[in-house]
Amino acid sequence: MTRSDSDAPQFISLEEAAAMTTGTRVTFIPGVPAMYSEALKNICHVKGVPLIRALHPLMGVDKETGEDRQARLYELTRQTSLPTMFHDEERPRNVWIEQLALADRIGAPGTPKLIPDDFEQRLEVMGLCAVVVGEDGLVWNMRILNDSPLARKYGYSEEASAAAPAKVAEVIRLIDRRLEAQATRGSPYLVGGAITAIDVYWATLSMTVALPSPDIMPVTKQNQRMLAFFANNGEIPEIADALSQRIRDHQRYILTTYCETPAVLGGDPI
Ligand SMILES: N[C@@H](CCC(=O)N[C@@H](CS)C(=O)NCC(=O)O)C(=O)O
Repeated sequence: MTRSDSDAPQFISLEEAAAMTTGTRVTFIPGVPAMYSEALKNICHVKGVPLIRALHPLMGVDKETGEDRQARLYELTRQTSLPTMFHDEERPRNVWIEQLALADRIGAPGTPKLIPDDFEQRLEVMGLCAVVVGEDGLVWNMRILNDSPLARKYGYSEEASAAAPAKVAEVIRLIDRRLEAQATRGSPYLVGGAITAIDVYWATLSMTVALPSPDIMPVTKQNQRMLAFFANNGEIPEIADALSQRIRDHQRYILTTYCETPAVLGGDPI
């Protein structure tokens, strides 16, 4: 699909984002659905939080100056991962659980409570988020399926990589069992009777193993290889075996009902 230039999202620089004193600024790589940025974008969409997009500096050194391209990001946030989130004059947030809590707090009146007030439900939502979004969860293990500089940052070794498909499949089955049980109670959501953070995180991050069609995740010049990797992940036998129609239906329902589709990525659409 093609978008006119007027539809193309604008990105400000990291420096501008850090200097602003109002608004919610989140870093992205144009054209690339870096999954934690995509998930945060969807969380903010459900919460009616307007986002100002900023450019996330890429790993590596600047060819002209020889400087580390992420030096300023490190100076500002003491880390380099994507996305970082600035809101008004508050401290930058770099980890999903803090970003989620912030988005839930600053969301527009009348939008869903993504972290339930009910503690029993909160226990379930945050527990499920931990196995999908947190360390050694779905994305963490997906990232070490193959060797790469990013995978090395996240604990790649031959043994860890060999164990990853079974762990990814285990998470998918856990989610699938919950969807099945929830359906018997008449709920299309993972916890309780309304959308929560886990529906949004799961629907977004499961794209890394269950790639949706381009009407949901458009292809860009910048993301072609990444989407091919995601499609390939879904064909690893242990993972393919765990991916039920129920998983695909829930993903589509949440993304098309609550999130902005096709995903707005910037970059160069194909
Ligand atoms: N810090 C994030 C994780 C986000 C993340 O892992 N981002 C990856 C890309 S998928 C990244 O930017 N890694 C490079 C780095 O850590 O420098 C969180 O725990 O919420």
